Parts: sequence; structure tokens; C-alpha cells
Amino acid sequence: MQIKTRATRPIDGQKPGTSGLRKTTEVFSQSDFLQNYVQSMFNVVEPAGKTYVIGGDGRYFNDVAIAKMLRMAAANGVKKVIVGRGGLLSTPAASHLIRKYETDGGFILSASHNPGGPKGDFGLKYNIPNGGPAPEAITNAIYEQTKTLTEYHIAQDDAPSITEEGRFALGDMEIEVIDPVADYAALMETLIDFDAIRDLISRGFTLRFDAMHAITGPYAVEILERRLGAPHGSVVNRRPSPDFGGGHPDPNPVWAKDLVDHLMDPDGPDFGAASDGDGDRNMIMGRGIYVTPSDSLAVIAANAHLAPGYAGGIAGIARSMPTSGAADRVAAKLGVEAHQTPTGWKFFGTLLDAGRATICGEESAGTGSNHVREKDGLWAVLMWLNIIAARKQSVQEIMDDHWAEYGRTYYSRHDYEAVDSDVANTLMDDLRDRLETLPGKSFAGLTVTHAQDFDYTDPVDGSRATAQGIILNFEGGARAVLRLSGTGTQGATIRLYLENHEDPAGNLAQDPQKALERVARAADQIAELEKRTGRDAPDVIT
Ligand code: G16
Repeated sequence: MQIKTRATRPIDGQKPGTSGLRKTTEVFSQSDFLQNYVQSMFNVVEPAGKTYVIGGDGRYFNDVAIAKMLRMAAANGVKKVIVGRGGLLSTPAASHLIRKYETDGGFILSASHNPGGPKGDFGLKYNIPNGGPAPEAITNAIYEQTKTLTEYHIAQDDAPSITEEGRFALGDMEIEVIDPVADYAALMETLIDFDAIRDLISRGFTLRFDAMHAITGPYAVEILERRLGAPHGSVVNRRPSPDFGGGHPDPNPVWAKDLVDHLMDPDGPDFGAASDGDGDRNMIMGRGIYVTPSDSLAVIAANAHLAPGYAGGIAGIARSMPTSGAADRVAAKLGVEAHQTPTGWKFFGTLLDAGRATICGEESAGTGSNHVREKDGLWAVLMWLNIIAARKQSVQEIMDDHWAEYGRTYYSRHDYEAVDSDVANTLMDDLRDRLETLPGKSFAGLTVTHAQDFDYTDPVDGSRATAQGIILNFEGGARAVLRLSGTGTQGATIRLYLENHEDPAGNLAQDPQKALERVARAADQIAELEKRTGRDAPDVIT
């Protein structure tokens, strides 16, 4: 095999965000953009003689990028690559393979819930040997490499086809092409009570899983239909397509509206769920009810012992700071640790590795456990089905019982998308400067009790992350959080997270937007969201 060393120059804007590097496909496919980033990652991980997993969510450019990465991996001395057939792997499945085959890490190609296609987005991240996204010490080192890179190495030969399973070679590097689903499905069988779910379905329980034309289609068909017996057609939009059927593969009530319509129909299925582009996010619904991700985390944690994989109990619950406090109440009752981390699944890794958290979750539709080191959409769906089967209750009944026991934390997120970056940064900077002046002042009839910028010190390795979002606490317990998204590719997205807890004796049946109206107005008055962005309402409310 002939290796070519090509001269290159640093390319601006290769700083990884909340979860790896995400850019428009147009930017990612520009000359040398991918190669520069891959070589920068290789320069940090020193891949000679090592084994990696490579796979992606099948979006446009996935195949081209993987072929190039295989040639670069061979040229950089990689010993072996395990790759999903067709270059496909869901993010949680990739995490599992890294752990199961004890590889030196993996490379996941995805822009998650962002649209795909030539006009959509693309992304790439490195996961460490524990299966989780690289921590900031590594992503920062990669970014430093991108700023000084002068050359990259690539094999002259073409990469072999990866459309069939088997063992292939590229120079001295072995390429093992495997079934993307089999290992993951086997793992789920060890954690979840498949017999109980099979029995539930055989007695007429109906479900609709919307794969949103994305990667979970083949996983859901295998597990929900073939192994658990859901009738053919229970999984819809099941075939992954490079542009996700022209849609936005983000499982929330806005982008999965078709699923919401089915579940809000009095004759609709008993259970509904959706997953995102790369299979790590989830949305849970029952007939007539949408479960917020924050509530879903709390319910899964409270009932985890009903699933075989967690029968011995859980060690702790971790949530990202903007996620509601509903899970903390469960942790308190169970007498287990509760952790609050910055946004980004990578921050859960140390807690999971140290056995200080078993269940983790985020308001952004991510839930997972210590079975992998990524959030896992299908796992959350299976946990819910397991809980429904064990409790012999509907989703609505489970939520009613949960709220009656713990109270209800009303929750919503308001997104202002594609805001001019300068406007968004100035808004946050000005707010940060005024934090000390806010306590004691009233806005929309709510008095601020506490205002802070969230800083985090990892309790396991002591690493620090600063300026992770502004928290505004109000008298009576309401909370608003503001932060800028780290996953968008157009301008800035300002996220406003709102919550208000109602005790079990309070009104548990309010419309969440009504219950949060006052705190939303207070946050807007404080941060001048509408005035500064020139919008009279958020672009997306979930
Ligand atoms: C990623 C991260 C999550 C984060 C989400 C949203 O998820 O892994 O931890 O909550 O982005 O982040 P942001 O608010 O910065 O946009 P995914 O599913 O996009 O990989």
C-alpha cells in the first residue's frame, strides 16, 4: 500500500462543540476539511497499532467520509477497524461495540438531530475507550492540532467496499464489517424483560415507533417487531435515508408532529415513541399524553428496579443542569446520589465509570444508563415498555401516580434559533454582568432569589467547566435557565429553560405553558430576549 503525505493548511472553525464537530455538509465536504480534522484527531490519539470502531447514522456524505477515514486510518498505522455494514451504526450501538470489543475508542459520524443532505448538517466525534464522547481535555487538544496542522496521511489505494459483512484488508490494516444491530439487540436482552413485553404485546397492547427515516429503523424493526412481536408496521419511517426523508430527525412534539397526532387520537395506539438521526435521543408518549424528557428520566429512575438489568437498584442519578429537578426528588426518596452536570453527555462519563450514577438524562430528549456511555433512545423506549408491562398501567396512569407521589415539575424549553451570533453573545454577556444586581428585584410579579452562572467541578476527576448557563431562581421555586446551544450550525440558538414545581397537593393538571407563563415573562424581562432578538415569540417550544 502506498501512503501519500499531503500538505495542508489550518482551516478555521474546527472547534468541537457540545458533541464533537458539527458543520453544514457544504462546509464538511470542502476540500481538506474532513481530512484536516481526522488527522488532528489522529495526532492526538496516536492511532498506530490500535483498534477503532467507525460508523455513522447514514446521512449524506457518511459513505464518502468513511471511505476517506479508512484510507487515513491505514496510512496512520491503525491495526484494525470494526465498521458497521454500509458504514451504519447508531451512536449507542457504536458506544457498545467500543466497550464490548475493548477497542481503543471509536469515531462516530453524525450531526444527531440536525437535518441531513447536501443542504443539511454533518458531524464527527471521537469517543474514548470507555465508549463515551471525549472529554474537553481531549477535544481541546484536537482543536489545538487543527490550528497548526501542516500535513495529513492517506493511503493511495481505495478502501474496500463495506456493504457486506466480512474481513477485509487495506494495506496492513484489517477491516471487519459487522452487522450493526446484532450486538446491540443482544445487550438489550440482558437488561430488559423481553418476555414481559412480548406478553403485553400479545395481549393487544399497541405501539407506534417513528424512526424518522433515520438510523434506529433497522434496530427497532429487529427488536420491537421481530423479537418482541409488535405487528409489522408498528415501526414507521423505518428505512434510513441520507436526508431523513427531507425531514428534521429531532424527536420532539414539533418535529415528530405526525406521531403526536396519532397518539392524541382517542383511537390511537397505547404507546408512541420516536428517536433521532443517530438513535441516541427519544420521545415518549402514551395515548393522550406527552412525557417530557425530564419526567421520563424521573420515571425511569424511580422504576428501574422493574427491569432485570437494574433489579439490584441504582447507585445514583445524574442530570444536566437545565434538566428539571424531578429526578432529584426520586434520588432523594431512593437515598441515592443526585448529580447536576453541564449540558453534554460527555460530562456523565466519569460518574458512570466511577459507579456514582446508574441512570442519566437530559431535557434534550436523552436518557441512558451505565450499559453504554452515550444516551440511548431505543433503550429508553424498552425501559418504558418494561415498566408498563410490570406495573400493568397505561402511560397516563404511570404519570398520574408519579406526580401524586413526587409532585409535578412543569417544564418547557423555548428556543430562539439562528440569532445573530453577536446579538446572542452580547445578550448573555450583559446578563452575566447584571447577575449580582438581580436578587431581590421583581419581574412579572416574581422576585429573584438567586442568580448565578453555572460552574462545574467534576467530583471524580476534579476537571472544571465554567460559564455553562445562567440560572435564575425565583421566590416560590420557579427557575429559568439561559444558555447558548453548542450544536447548532447557523448563527446562535438561545435556549430558555423553564420549570416550576407543584406539590402533590397542588394543581397537577395544568397546561404546562400556562403554568410557566409568569416565569417565561420574568425571564424575558430580565434578559430582553424578544427585544434583542427582534422576535415576538420563540421559534420552537418543546
Ligand atoms: C448533544 C449532547 C447533549 C446535549 C444536546 C443539546 O446531543 O450530547 O448532551 O444536551 O446536544 O446540546 P445544546 O443545547 O448545546 O444544543 P446530540 O443528541 O445532539 O448528540
